[in-house]
Amino acid sequence: MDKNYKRTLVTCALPYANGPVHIGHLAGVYVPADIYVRYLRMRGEDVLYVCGSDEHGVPITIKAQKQGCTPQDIVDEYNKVIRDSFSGLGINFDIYSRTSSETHAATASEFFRKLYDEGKFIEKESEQYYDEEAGTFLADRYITGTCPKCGAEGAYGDQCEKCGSTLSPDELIDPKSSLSGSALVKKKTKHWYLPLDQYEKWLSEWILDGHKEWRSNVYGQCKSWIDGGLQPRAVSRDLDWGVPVPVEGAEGKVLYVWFDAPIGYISNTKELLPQSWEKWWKSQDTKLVHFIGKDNIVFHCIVFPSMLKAYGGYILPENVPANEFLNLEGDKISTSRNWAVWAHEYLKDFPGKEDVLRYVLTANAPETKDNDFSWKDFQARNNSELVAIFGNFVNRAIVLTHKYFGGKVPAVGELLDIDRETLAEIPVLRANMERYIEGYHFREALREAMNIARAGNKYISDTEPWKVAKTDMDRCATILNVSLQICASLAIAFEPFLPFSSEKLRKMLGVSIYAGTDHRLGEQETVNTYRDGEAAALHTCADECTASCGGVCLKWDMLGNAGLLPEGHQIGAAELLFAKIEDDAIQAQLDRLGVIRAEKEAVAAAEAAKVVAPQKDEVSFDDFGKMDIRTATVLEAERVPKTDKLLKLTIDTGIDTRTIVSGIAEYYAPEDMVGKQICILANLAPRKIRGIESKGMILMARQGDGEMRFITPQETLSNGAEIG
Ligand code: B3M
Ligand code: ZN
Repeated sequence: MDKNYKRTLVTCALPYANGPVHIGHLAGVYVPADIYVRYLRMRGEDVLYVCGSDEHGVPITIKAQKQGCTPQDIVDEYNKVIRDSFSGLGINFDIYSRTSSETHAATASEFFRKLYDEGKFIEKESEQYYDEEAGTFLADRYITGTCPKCGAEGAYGDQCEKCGSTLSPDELIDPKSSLSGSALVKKKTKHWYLPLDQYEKWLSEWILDGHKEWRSNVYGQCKSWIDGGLQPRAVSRDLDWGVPVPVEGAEGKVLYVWFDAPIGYISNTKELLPQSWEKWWKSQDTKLVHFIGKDNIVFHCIVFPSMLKAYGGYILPENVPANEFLNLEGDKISTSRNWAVWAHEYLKDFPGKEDVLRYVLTANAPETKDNDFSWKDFQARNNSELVAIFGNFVNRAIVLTHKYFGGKVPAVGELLDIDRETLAEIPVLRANMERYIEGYHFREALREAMNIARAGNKYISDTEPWKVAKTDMDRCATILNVSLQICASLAIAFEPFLPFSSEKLRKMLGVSIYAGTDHRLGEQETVNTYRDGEAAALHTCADECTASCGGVCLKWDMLGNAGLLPEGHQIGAAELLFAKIEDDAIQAQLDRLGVIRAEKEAVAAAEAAKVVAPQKDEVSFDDFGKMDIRTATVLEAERVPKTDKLLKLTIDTGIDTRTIVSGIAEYYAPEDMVGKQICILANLAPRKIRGIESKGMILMARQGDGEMRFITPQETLSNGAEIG
């Protein structure tokens, strides 16, 4: 490890416990972190892997209010849903706790109090919106009004969801309380602020000079914040859900969720390791890495480090490999519109295919730019990569070994060039994988792992052991030995990426793997090897684990070595590593999204219909009086030949019967017009349209979406009644 680090503390953003996690979260944060942790552990590094749910903040209280339950009910529900999704996908944190825990309240409270006692905060009174009816100050989210930027109604005090603008409540036109619906008053309130401006110079040295190696998106965001000048940030809120501000006279105030949430990393560590937690947080030989999405960069690179610096004694992140966003079928993932693939639903819809999702999300990881998830791509990557390359190769090697050698690893004879060249590729690919994973380039690392499978698949296709078996059993033995050795390397290489499949493969090969040390049991460390997928998978096992592992225990450092599987080693039965995903499974997912898209389009159309054309220039009463507007009835209607838009209407105007040509064929069929009473401008100068003399004009209303409707009296009137 670099910089003489002795251990690595990996944290993943604490998901808000007000909804399930979706593929955007998984691709951005949890799958990459899991790959990183598994890899380091396989290499014998001591890693602590910490997460938990973020259970404070206003959205949780809003959700509770909407559902008529308590915030605690909401977070209890989603803490469980999220926790199950993670473990279902093989993402096993050492601890997954919650910020509503007692340990957290105590830790966050103490953290605040120390900074408070040492005068590290500024106290400021400000005027905030207050709902007199509800008797409470309002968080920005609780204030709604008209967006000053786009005119949409129902914009929030912090953001307009329609146009995406970031707002402050003061900018809203006509702000109202979403609690009581009443208008708001301003009232004075006191809050504590962390003076980030005082940390600007230090942050600039630490990040801008000291961490030029951070991902450019992360570095760039930090730079623009720091260059733009940092402002003091309020660390408390007037709210009744959260960690109470531990100061006299602060009733009704809680710590701001973004103040307490990152402290959650510390409290969760403490909860797991009450005696040794400080080693992970205060020891310079611990490497701290935060896995987060790009919307959390400022909090993890600027705010939280400043808090830690203010407190003193804590280490700072060595890296913050934040990802960009993952889109779904070309559209931004949206929780509120249900435009997402939810982890818990995926696990239900695709049982046994946890690794397929891990694979596709890593292959499409939004590491340097936003990326897209599509169901067709998901299917293609499964069918033409996992099944056709990786699975196909392994299956051929195992099945043929059973067929020709009774399931025992055959003896290797003299190696030919093709054998040597294929085997020589693997250590190169392994070195690339190591470099990529250590540099947080998981997508590239996965590509190199897949290249091992590609090399194996090509090797077995080129050497055709099934044909060779007819003439030269020794050569066939060598080919299958080489193939099985490649399979063993694949079991190692894919363990960080596709742990379920690696386990299946190990079972087929009859081997175990050294998966390193974890801390799930708290102070007592667990050294594991995984033998297979059954209940006894997790067992304590030292280097010389002959008894329980049949003597063949793979380690990362063996990846690419010759002779991983000894001659005569009994392998297990062949199983399909991956199964084809059929069109109907994909169609079902697309149908679900299709329904959502149709709903969304209907809403958009309704919104568009609200757009009103601006008022025209003023006219005089005399000008208006010149217009002869009357009621009339349509007697006949027919399409004007060779046009899409025109109808020829015969009209009873009460004065006469005449012809009017009107451009309404897009909106009305001729038969729908006959018998309808309408309004016309009777004295419009006659014009020839397509050779037909048209006398007058049908009055139509055009809505914001362009749709036209004729104007019709509410009750039937006599024809020729004057309108004005
Ligand atoms: N809960 C925001 C998020 O999920 C937040 C992360 C907290 S990490 C300390 O995007
Ligand atoms: Zn707006």
